[in-house]
Amino acid sequence: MARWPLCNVRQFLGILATALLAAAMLTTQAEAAPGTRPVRIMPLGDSITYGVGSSTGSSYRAALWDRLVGQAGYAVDFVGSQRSGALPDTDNEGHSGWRIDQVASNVDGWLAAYQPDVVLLHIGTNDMNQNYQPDTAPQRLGALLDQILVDRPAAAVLIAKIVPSSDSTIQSRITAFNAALPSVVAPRGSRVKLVDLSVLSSADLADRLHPNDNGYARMAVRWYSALETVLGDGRDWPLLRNGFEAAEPAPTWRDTVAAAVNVGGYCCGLTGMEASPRTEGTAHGGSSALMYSGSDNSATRSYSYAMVFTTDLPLTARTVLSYWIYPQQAAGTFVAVDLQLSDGGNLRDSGAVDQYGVRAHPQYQGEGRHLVPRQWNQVRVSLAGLAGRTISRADVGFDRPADSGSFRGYVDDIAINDEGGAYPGADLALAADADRR
Ligand SMILES: [Ca+2]
Ligand SMILES: [Ca+2]
Repeated sequence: MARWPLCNVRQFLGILATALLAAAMLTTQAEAAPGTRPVRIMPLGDSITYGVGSSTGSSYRAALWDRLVGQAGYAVDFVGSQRSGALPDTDNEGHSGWRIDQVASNVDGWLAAYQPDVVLLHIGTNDMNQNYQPDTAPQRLGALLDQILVDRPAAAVLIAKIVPSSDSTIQSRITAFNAALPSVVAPRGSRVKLVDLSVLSSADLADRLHPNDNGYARMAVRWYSALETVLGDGRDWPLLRNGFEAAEPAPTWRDTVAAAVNVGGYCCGLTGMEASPRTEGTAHGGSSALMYSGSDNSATRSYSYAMVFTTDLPLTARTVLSYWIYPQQAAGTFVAVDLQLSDGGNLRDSGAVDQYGVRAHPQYQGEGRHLVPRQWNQVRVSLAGLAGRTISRADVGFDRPADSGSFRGYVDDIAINDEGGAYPGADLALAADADRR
């Protein structure tokens, strides 16, 4: 009768143990697989992360949530031990009054407890405000970054050039601190990205140190843009979408002309170009569209630009403007969506062209003769040539030097997206992070 060899028992136990371990690892990895759970984002810093100066206490987090969840369609879990603000997920790691050293003393525990995939770090304002060793602040921030990178070996860290102060003494320290950050970030590899939040202006501040609601909204859009490089994974990254429906944000302006020459009202006592949403049975999507109209009163020179949305959108090499236009007559084809840039430039004079190679300028759009009256036409314009600049306003413009007469039509479904390739894959660029822990 054959004995059960001891070595075989050992081998069996070894195989069993290996199998159990493998099963346990599979379970752990399945639970943590990217795309099957929300991406964990830790807003980390001081009162500016907590939300001081924000009317809702939400800091940048509510506007960022709206963009990530509402526009980009991500499942997001903000994480941290603090709660503040009015948003679906108020978790954060913002500590009022804290400096770099205080965050560094506590961050290991927070990272272990909340396991973020992405850390949004805005810190240093209190060091500058308290004049606490400002000369070593960049170096201490570097050490804090190293702590985070070691604690979370697959996480991305977005680190801010911090927002300005209205106090000139503090601001001089902030300027020096921010100037040192590129050399702090550069040697620490691709998982650390610098996000320039120093672009806020004095009009974006609620007090000496804290942004107001507008400032926090501007912070949100810049965090959001930077997150594209972490989470975007080649998919479309929507910056602005509006179809002029009742449930969507209303235009900032209605029938408000920024600049006009020889263009009057369409009829009925109107004195200038109109541009406002209407529900008149003509819409590309939904039931409403932006109606435009006016009267071209000169056969040599006539234009009018009506303001529609105020925006604050940084452009990348992948940003594309698209919209649909329904001119009601040939004169109505001399119309285009125009974009004003924060540096004083604009789309119409930038030389950018649509999908037919026709310039994105109302005069060229009409002369190009590819917009067909009495039907919806899509116009798509790559804004790659404007990369690095910022859109401050979207307008609808008419420009027709020759001829005269009335024009009218509709614009609908304006979209500004950072467009990806035909990427069919998983949601998260964090695929390397199966949270092997
Ligand atoms: Ca949460
Ligand atoms: Ca619509």
